[in-house]
Amino acid sequence: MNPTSLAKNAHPESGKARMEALRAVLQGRQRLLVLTHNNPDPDSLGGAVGLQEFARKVCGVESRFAITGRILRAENQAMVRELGIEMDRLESIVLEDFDCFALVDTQPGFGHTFVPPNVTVDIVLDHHVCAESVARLRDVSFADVRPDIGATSSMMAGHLLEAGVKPSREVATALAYGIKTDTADLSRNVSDLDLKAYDYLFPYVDRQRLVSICCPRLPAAYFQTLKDALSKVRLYDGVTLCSLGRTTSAEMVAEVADLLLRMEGVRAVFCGGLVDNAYYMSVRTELGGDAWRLIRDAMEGENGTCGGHGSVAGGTIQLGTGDSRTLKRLERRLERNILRSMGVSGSNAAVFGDADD
Ligand SMILES: [Mn+2]
Repeated sequence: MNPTSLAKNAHPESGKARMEALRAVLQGRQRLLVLTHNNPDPDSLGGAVGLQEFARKVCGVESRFAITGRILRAENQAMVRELGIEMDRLESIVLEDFDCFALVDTQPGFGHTFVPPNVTVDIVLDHHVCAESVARLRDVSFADVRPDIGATSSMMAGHLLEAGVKPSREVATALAYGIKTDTADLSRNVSDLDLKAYDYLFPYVDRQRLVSICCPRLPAAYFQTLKDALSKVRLYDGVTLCSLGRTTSAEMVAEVADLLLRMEGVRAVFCGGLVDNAYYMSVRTELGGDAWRLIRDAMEGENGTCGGHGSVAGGTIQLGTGDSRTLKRLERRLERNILRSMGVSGSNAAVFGDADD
């Protein structure tokens, strides 16, 4: 698939033209509602407040940002607190008060994303790959989907830069942190735009608050969950699997996957866990790997959704019943598919034993 073919009204050859297209869609609107995935991560938070800044400073359009889920990771909670990011619960929003709707860091129809059924999405800003994207974006006035960019925050910062906006310290810090997390400190999936965006933001970044966001104190329960997760790690030849069974949050699945990829010799990590009746999966590969292909191979024959870019991918499978037999069978199928896709034999897994083993 040609990534640029996804951008409908955006002109791939020019950042300026893209920014003008975004301005044209917002111009003259009364009020914008910004939505993202259910449990926002830093890149979606950065993208959301960046778009709000663009709407206000470039087009004079007021906006609100609403979410359906929760802010889960301690770092993300610190980001919201330190930067005073305001958000509403979507269920408390009167949709009729808005005449423009935007989706950032995700797309209509993605599994972890709720768009009210009577809402027409006008703006989509995202960097995830999805086979169904082209069809789903057909009716979106401004669809800016660029899978070659490391972070949605970089795309949003690019629009602010093109418009000549001087971002507030809070917005600049939010965008910079969004870029940092999605690109692992500009080391993963980095494009020229990610670097250019970071350079543009840096003079406005509140470095003191950025440090507070990066290293917040963690609750004791976090370490308990981490201990449980590590006890379930299985190491194959360059492939690490961690099927958590029932777990506390989808974020923990992603966090464990990130951590395990740091192990020497590991080429790919698959981590999964059930939260309520949804099975969440995170795939990480070393640089140059194709995490999205891997998660699609893992989910073959399953009824779920997935997205990804470069060495990072995630997916969700709705389990009608969360009983432990159904869960165990699902985890076995996923593991078998991953190992087959990586060309690794499923025998002889190593585990972390107890110290006195
Ligand atoms: Mn992102």
